[in-house]
Amino acid sequence: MNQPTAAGKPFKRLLLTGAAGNLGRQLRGALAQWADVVRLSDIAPLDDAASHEEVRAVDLADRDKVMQLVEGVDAIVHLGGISIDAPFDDLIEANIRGTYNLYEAARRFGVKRIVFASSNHAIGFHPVTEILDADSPQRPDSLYGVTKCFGESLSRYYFDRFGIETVCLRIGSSFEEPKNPRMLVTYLSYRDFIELVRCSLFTNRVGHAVVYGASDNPVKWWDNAKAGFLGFNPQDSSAQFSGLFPVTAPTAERDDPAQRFQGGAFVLGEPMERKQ
Ligand code: NAI
Ligand code: 15L
Repeated sequence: MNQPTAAGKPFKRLLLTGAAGNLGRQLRGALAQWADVVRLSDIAPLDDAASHEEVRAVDLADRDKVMQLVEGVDAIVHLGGISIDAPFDDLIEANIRGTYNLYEAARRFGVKRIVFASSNHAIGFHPVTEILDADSPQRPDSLYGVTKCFGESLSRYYFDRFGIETVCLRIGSSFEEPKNPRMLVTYLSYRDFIELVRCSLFTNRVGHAVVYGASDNPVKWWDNAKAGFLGFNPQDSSAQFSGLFPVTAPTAERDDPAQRFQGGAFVLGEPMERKQ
């Protein structure tokens, strides 16, 4: 795939799921530079579409609607779904059934590449003293993390069986600024997030790849050397926010599991029942 040139944009039509969310809103501007038409989808309202954007209100759990949603797109950035721990039945619909529906639609309509928003919670039960890379085993810290492991495995299968390429982004904490000391390690600036998506869409022959989404923070838990072919070089750092929190070195001996493990407080969650 090529970078945008004066001759035209590389994609005719890109699909963004989760477009109404925190990261979806950040990405919309960039996608406009990469595709003639950006198809935005969410279950939450999206009512401020620009002329190059087409809005589809779709629940990812609705297979027929997802089929219609995916028809005619060249590539997908899949951010949609539940983004925190939640009752199992809700996670099943949005993150398990929803991601399956999306990949199955991609297979049916010949979509060649998907950028999948996985999460650091797919590996959150590794201790903070370990440095992980793309081959480190999944150790989900929550049922939410389990659904991200499912997405990583599903996308692996759809690549091995059908050749659909995926870059799984194990995103750290992508917000305006870190909200707690842990996020000084896991922080991914919005600018670096957008660059990571750009690299994931435009690098040739990614196959099935796993990459960690963190800025160039002073303390690192994740080594992206094995995803070096993506050319992702974060420009930002949480160092600018270091004054927000007291500095404490990571240690495996801490009593508090929320400090011992990379997933932070997620490791303390309990399976939840859906409130009727
Ligand atoms: P968000 O919660 O702000 O956005 C997710 C969007 O998905 C929401 O707009 C929501 O309405 C939509 N959605 C939920 N269920 C849906 C369904 N059944 N059908 C269609 N749409 C549905 O989350 P955010 O921060 O924008 O994250 C985007 C993605 O990145 C999520 O998949 C999240 O798990 C992942 N991620 C984000 C991180 C972060 O720090 N922001 C860290 C790690 C992963
Ligand atoms: C995630 O996966 C969540 O989507 C986000 O809301 C944060 O909790 C983030 O991980 C994090 O670990 O900080």
